[in-house]
Amino acid sequence: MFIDRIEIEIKAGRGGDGIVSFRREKFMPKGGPDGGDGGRGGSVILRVDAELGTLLDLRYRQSIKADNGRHGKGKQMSGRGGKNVYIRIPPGTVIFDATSGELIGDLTEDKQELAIAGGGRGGKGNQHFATPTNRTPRKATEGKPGQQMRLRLELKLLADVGLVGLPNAGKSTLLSVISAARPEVAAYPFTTLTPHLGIVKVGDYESFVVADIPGLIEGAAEGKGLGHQFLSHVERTRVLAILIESLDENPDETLRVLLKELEEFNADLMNRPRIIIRTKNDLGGELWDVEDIRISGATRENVDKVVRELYELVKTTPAPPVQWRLPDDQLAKDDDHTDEDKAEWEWAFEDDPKNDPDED
Ligand SMILES: Nc1nc2c(ncn2[C@@H]2O[C@H](COP(=O)(O)OP(=O)(O)OP(=O)(O)O)[C@@H](O)[C@H]2O)c(=O)[nH]1
Ligand SMILES: [Mg+2]
Repeated sequence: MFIDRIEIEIKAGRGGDGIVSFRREKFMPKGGPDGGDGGRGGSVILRVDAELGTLLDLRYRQSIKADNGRHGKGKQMSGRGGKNVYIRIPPGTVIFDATSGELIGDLTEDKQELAIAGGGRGGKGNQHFATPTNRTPRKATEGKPGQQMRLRLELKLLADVGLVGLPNAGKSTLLSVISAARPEVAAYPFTTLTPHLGIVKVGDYESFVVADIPGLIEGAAEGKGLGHQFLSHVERTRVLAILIESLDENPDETLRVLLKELEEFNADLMNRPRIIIRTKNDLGGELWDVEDIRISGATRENVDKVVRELYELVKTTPAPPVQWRLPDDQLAKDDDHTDEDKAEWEWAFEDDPKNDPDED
């Protein structure tokens, strides 16, 4: 199943408390203070896994919580820190604060990480509070709570070319003849219900990624058909391929409808280079002065040519700019961790009882 939008509550661990303790030595009823510090709470960290293509794993999860830090102990022993909990997300996941709606970041690269909620600091043990006038301090501080927030995650697929057209225009057919992807193809509208990605090989060494999305109809912006939410998956493509059937008797009107829906979704899509493809040319149909190329998925006529033309456009068009920046200090890269560290990581799994929403 393809899931491209979820909300989830996340909570970092609380810091452990510092404690009050005194050294016990022979013949000394009360030695100096030796209460240890509490450990830091675990953080919640989002981490990109390029093998994921959906947010499905997080679908049924209400909340994810990292471990609390342990309390300090006597003999100046600090409490153990809580483990960080890592959440796997697909590349192209955009992260929002669900409460304020504010955009937090956009993770696009494999293994990129964002510490989204920091664990609370541990409290201080009484070993720190001795002064010349008070050698037996009874003071220690509590651990601080971990950060907590409600997140909205939205997956926007990363592809170079987006296929846009009315239902039945032949989008999935084109994807299936130019890539190894096998989206369902059928003679009825709305065959494709979720986006599909395919890798298109050009020659021996080059390739680009094409996204096939569900068909668009007039009024999609108001929720008609499958709505226009799937357009978020063409928002980050460099190039748009607009597919219109050769037998369409009013291609001007079809193009107007498609462009209007694109513009209503995101006006920026109007500035994206686009190529207008007439499909199903084996069925005939009149030429139209606006079209760039006619193809047939059935006979493969012009299929190689359209691949080359798309690739030329992809190569010469920069990726749409990222409009936001992540706070650098919250970002980490894979090589910031040793293998031993990684072996200790805890992953947020669906059946993990610790992630039970009712627990604290
Ligand atoms: N004759 C002919 N039929 C085609 C061609 N391309 C697609 N078709 C047929 O047109 C119908 C729709 O094709 P799809 O590729 O499923 O169209 P789509 O644009 O993905 O449709 P949705 O997923 O519903 O939006 C299918 O019956 C295809 O077999 C073509 O080049 N020639
Ligand atoms: Mg389709």
